[in-house]
Amino acid sequence: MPIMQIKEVHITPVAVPDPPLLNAAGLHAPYALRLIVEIVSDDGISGWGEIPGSEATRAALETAAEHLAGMDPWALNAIEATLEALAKPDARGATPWDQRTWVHVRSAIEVACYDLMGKSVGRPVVDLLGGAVRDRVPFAAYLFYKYGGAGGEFGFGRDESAVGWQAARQAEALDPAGIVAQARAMVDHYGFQSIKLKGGAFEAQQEVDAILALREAFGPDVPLRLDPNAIWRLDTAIAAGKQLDGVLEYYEDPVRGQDNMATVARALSIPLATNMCTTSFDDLPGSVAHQSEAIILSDHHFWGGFRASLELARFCAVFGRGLSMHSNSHLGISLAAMAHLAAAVPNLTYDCDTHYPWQDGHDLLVEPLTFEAGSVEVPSAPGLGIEVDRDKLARLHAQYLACGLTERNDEIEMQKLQPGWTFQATRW
Ligand code: GKR
Ligand code: MG
Repeated sequence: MPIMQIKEVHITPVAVPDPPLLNAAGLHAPYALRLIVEIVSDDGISGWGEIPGSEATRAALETAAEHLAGMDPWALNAIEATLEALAKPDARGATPWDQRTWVHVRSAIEVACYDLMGKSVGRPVVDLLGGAVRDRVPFAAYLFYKYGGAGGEFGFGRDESAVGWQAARQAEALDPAGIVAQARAMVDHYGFQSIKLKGGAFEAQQEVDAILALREAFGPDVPLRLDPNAIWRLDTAIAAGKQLDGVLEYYEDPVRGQDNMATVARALSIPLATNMCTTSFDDLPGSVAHQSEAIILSDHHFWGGFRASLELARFCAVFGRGLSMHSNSHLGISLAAMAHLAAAVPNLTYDCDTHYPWQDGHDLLVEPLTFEAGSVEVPSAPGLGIEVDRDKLARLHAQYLACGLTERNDEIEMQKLQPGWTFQATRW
């Protein structure tokens, strides 16, 4: 087979309507930003990747793109070495890209290369990752406290079955009853079989009460998770955890830092999970030393791609950590990539996070992936098994240019509603 070469790399920032969702850092802006990467081979095949958007990441990707032309998309080690050289500290020790930019760039390019590789040999990405251990990937309902409003325009189109979820996506949810109503609509529409509540928005007891109300409404067979994004004090987290013992499937980042997580873990019998204290390979020795969590949330966007995620999975298997999957606001390229990866990891046994219901109806795929009984069928067509609709991509890009946002800043969004509001690393 002749060696394939990368001919062009296109980077398109897009803005996707997003409702006013609350979290510990503030409020979601009316648009979530993503970067869409298209790598075109010399034989005219396109491979796609998607990562969180920011001007700094876009600029880093543009720099990376200049060095990729002529490289073989199968030569992932060589591509990684090229990217590493670009990210190297200068004579004064300053690195051009921070850790987050580095993993995002690496992930976007690697995923697009996998899409290209799969398309070139007629096999789905999951096969290139070792083959499917499951045909369907289960996801969890991801609830948020929110103000009224569904964010942006151009939504579900004529999908009549979405009416209930559309109303819930529009509705305010600031108390346990609002959270239960949101959960009901999301579960009815997508069929999710586990539920995660993004906490950290209100005083701890209000969020504990919401979890207890979810337990009451859905019964003991629906696993529940609470994620206050590390904004609680140790005593608050332990007291809340004691009330949720036997109720939560896992307790995600109640406090900040591996040492604090280890203290909470020792005080409770609920498993602790993280996507905040153990987030890179550099954090793994600390995770082992502290025993800070029982479960790590993988995320190919934040760990540096598919291969890095498989390495994380191996660490989890060796060191007795469970493995779940984290998400951020995202579109269908990311959803497909998450599904291929999750299908290839035997020890990823928890239902994965997805923000997709909040972006549903705004996707850039010709045929968006769908959820049945909360699961996504792993695409079997070559590569990621998806087709990008270039008109929709252009609309989302036009929205990016018009919206004026260039990076995510939930604190600034919150200040628009509550002047003087500031993020606090520990609030309650
Ligand atoms: O979308 O507001 C959000 C979440 O808080 C997100 O930013 C987190 O990264 O989903 C996340 C998590 O902590 O699990
Ligand atoms: Mg989290």
